[in-house]
Amino acid sequence: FNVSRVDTTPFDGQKPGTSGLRKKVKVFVQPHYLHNFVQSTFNALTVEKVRGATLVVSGDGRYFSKEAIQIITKMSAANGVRRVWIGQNGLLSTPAVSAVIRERVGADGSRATGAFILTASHNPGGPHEDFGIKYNMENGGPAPEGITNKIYEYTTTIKEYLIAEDLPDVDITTTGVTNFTGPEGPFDVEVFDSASDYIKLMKSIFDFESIRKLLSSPKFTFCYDALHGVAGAYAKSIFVDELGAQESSLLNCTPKEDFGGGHPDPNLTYAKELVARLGLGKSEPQDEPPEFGAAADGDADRNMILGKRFFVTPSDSVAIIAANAVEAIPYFSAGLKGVARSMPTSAALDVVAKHLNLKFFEVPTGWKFFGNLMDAGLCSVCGEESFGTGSDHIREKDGIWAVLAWLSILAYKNKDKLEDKLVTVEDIVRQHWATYGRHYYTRYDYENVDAGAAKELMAYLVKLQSSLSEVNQIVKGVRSDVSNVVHADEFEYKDPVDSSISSHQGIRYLFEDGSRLIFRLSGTGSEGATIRLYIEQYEKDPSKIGRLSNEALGPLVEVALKLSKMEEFTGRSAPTVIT
Ligand code: VG1
Ligand code: CO
Repeated sequence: FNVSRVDTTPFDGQKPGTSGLRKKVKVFVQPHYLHNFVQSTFNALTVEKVRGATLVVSGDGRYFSKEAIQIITKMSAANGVRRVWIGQNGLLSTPAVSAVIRERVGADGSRATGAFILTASHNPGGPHEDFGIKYNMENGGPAPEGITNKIYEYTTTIKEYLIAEDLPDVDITTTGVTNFTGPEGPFDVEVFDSASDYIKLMKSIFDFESIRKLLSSPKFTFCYDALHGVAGAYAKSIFVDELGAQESSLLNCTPKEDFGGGHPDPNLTYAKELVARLGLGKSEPQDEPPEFGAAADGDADRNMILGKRFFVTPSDSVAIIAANAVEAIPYFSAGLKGVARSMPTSAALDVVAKHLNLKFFEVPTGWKFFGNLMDAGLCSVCGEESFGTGSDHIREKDGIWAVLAWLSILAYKNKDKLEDKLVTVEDIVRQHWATYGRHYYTRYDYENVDAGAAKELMAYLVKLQSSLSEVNQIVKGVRSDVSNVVHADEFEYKDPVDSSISSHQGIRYLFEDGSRLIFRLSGTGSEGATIRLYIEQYEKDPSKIGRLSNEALGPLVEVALKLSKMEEFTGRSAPTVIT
């Protein structure tokens, strides 16, 4: 093949957000748009890192992925990349990409040093919906801010990109290697099985035999919903073939370009079918609900865990996994190195860390911040309130891992007891609350708000936060039964490993009784602005841990809405999504 240099001009707004660049498909399909971003990434990585490299290119299979894979392959060839690895049909979950970078060794001993992941995660897909791209580094984790800022800088000045226009399209439907020769020598494309490296890793972490016993017990019933995302490419092999679940326990496990028209976000609003099956819908299901249900998002890094008629908040989930990991999961049998959560995630994990005397870290939203801690051996288990849970087995959150972690805990608690009454998901959570106290928690999302209005609201809160007396005057005026705000700030994080600083990570109001209100703007949307409001209240009194979450949080919600003048700024009297 030959290398062409194509003249181009910058596009506005190619700044990677919390997790890569996400835009409407109609934006991505503009001539040169994707090319500019990919070339800017190569430029930011520098020639030394790109020349001769092995790169992974795949994603959740959403609309425009196939075209994007061919474009990135041709640009890789032109930029001197030595080989490109592609999951069959272009499918690799985000956690599987991370696993492939860290674990996979090519036939000739080669290893990948980075990946383009093609996904907009939980955002809908299809010609009128979202596409996304992000770059992961040699540790298998998302590029740190130092790199994403550089990529952005290059996108603002780019004048040309390199592409091997005459490189034939690669058949990504069948596994195998295709060899090409360019001006600088050989270039290979290898298409490989999307699931095998990931499954091998899972088997090295969990005791599949004990999970198999649980799943094959007639007492235990199971359901997994991939929401037509890429988790479907793994679900049958793992849950049915390896672990013996019934095939009928898999819902929406065929990956689709448009996620079947749905919103591939595993929460109580969007995973409707699963929620109904588990007895959490508006009407009672026809059949007795399964004991355990779980769902994944489009790229399978998120998870929602449900018990029969019971919802596990993601903040509780990571705390419960941390509390039980050493006993229930072989990978952790030597102990946890530490635990971490994102700032808006509830403090349930903090309490576990304290009890177990574990190192603990609070990082900004987004998985990239956990990676540094893990690389430095400081963190084993971490999570976010946004249905993200994971460990240092890779450098991304991992939806299927979280399900296997929960199944491991259930298997452990029911060990030798599968004939008696089952210890259920709900039992495990209530027992956890009884031991550690309960963090009532909810998140209100105001999606697609006018960007200017959202900025004004945030600016108002930043200003307000500097005067505690003014804050408390408002709080007390709304609800005299809510405790005092004792601290407020704009969260800033200093990475304990490389000392880099990330500022403006959300506004926090911390109350005397441990309650918290947090406001931040989403960094993953593709249109307008999304305001997220996180509300949390800690209850230690065992007689008060069984309340309905929305009742317990009612007073704080009232305070939050008045304090932020939410309706005044946004015109919204209710959030778009409550999780
Ligand atoms: C959201 C979540 C955040 C998560 C990020 C990426 O970001 O709040 O916790 O890490 O999505 O997840 P934001 O900036 O919109 O709040 V995923 O599954 O979309 O890669
Ligand atoms: Co995701």
